[in-house]
Amino acid sequence: MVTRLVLVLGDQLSEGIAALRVADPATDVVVMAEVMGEAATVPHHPKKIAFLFAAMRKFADRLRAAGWRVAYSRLDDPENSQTIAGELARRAGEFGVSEVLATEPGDWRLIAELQSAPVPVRLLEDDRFLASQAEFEAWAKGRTSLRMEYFYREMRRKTGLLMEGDAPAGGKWNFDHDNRKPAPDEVTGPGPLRFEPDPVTEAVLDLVDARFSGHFGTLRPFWFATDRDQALRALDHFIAHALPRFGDYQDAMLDGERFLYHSVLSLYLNAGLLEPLEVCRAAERAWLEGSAPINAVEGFIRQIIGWREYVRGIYFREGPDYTARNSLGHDRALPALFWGGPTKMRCVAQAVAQTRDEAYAHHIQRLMVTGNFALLAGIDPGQVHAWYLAVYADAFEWVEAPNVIGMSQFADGGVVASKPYVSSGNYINKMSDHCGACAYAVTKKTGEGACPFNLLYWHFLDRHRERFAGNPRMGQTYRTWARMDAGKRETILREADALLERMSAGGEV
Ligand code: FAD
Ligand code: DLZ
Ligand code: SF4
Repeated sequence: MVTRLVLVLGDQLSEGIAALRVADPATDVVVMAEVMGEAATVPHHPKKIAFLFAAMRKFADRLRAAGWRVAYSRLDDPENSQTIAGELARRAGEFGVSEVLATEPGDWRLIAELQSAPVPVRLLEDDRFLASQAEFEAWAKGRTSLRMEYFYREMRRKTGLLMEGDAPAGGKWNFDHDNRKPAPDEVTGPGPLRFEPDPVTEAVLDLVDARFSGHFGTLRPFWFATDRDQALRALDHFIAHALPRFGDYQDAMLDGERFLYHSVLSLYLNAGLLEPLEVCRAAERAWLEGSAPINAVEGFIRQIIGWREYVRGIYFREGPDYTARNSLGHDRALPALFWGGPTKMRCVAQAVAQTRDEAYAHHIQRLMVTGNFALLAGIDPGQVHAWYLAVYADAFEWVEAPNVIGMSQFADGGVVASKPYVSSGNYINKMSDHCGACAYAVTKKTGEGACPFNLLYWHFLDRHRERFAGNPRMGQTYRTWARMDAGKRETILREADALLERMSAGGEV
């Protein structure tokens, strides 16, 4: 006899997830569903959809092998209602049950859908994170600013990662001072581990090809891991080959080098194939064994137990209206260049092309190239958010929105970032080799061929002077602007306006 349904979503592929822990394989049926309601909320990258569907199908097989009964809806099943709530209702009828167990989704939209589903859904906290929401709230309570660094130290103490008693290993909490070197001349190392698609994945690739070829993104070659065993191999590969240089070149960008020393593990972590603590312990072990330096290991661990946990806390603390925030009143439409339309900006073209091919870009490309450009150009943050949510294989709203709405677009008014992440072309030139191959001149501030980042940087600062001139970390920049010759300021603003108008009219920039 079946007593309950147990919902497992596409990013909940962990055998230890709350709903499965509470359920009983003898009497409960697991429900998994490929649905258009999730795959087309935004036009998700075909590689992302293929990754999730293949990983879901293989996870369902794994559960069956472990003794679970799984009702799995494929996208092209004729009875598929194409929404999660619809599939729960359909399966409830099929099995004659009226109770559903689910682990809380990482998206307010889907939480609301489950709360108003035709069958009652009992939502359990997703405890695959180091900090519960209650812990995050307790940390945040009474603080005037929620700086990640302090939260991170709490997580170090809680996990004991890189701790020597009460003190941080190596005598410092943060080794960023030793990181962030400009791009190396050449990259050694093989890049992330690639997997040949197995028959389950091949079938999914055919489905995705047939149904989602209109979405932005290249499906093949497809090389992501699609099950836990493969994801663990990808982790080992990163620890052995890339972690030692992760810190040094964390912020670097190189033409034609898509991954540098980044882990490309976020999609596996976010889908549930890897656990954050096991990933951090593996990195810590590498340091203890002397195969990776402290600056690399600390920097890597901070991204996971610091940033990753922190942004999740912010997402749920800030509430369902977070993605609609627009503190700077930006309203320009997202230009076609984000969808692969022509652009002469080498840095942007590179980031967008690799996003199209890999459903991946590393942090600095997301923050200081595409994000920086969108912010400087005053693009509607809601549209920027929808773009990031669609194009990256690791994008789920709980992690994407605080990074985009908060960190990158300052649309939350400074909850995540203490000042906007804006820069002129100078930063990109320092951290990459893009400018040398660009049609624009990074050293030119105005006139024919001036780098758009140079023009738009001052345009941004000028149009938001009231908001930021009083920010102690931006005072020096505003003083530089004020000291600039009035005629030069006027030229910059005029040329920036012309560039923005041209872009909005569909012209190439
Ligand atoms: P690595 O550089 O190898 O870092 C290791 C791990 O740290 C990552 O796998 C990830 O799990 C974690 N991490 C690092 N930075 C962050 C961060 N800021 N927030 C949360 N986790 C972090 N990350 C996502 O997982 N999903 C997103 O949708 C996403 N959108 C982003 C949008 C913008 C505008 C920005 C600036 C950042 C975004 N990030 C997002 C954070 C970060 O860029 C990615 O986690 C990282 O690029 C993933 O690649 P990686 O696995 O090679 O990371
Ligand atoms: C992202 C995604 C996609 C593309 N498709 C599905 C799907 O068909 N079925 C499913 O269960 N989950 C999918 N997901 C993941 C969900 O959108 C995700 O669980 C929520 O956004 C919450 O993070
Ligand atoms: Fe980007 Fe400007 Fe450099 Fe061109 S010159 S690559 S637009 S920063």
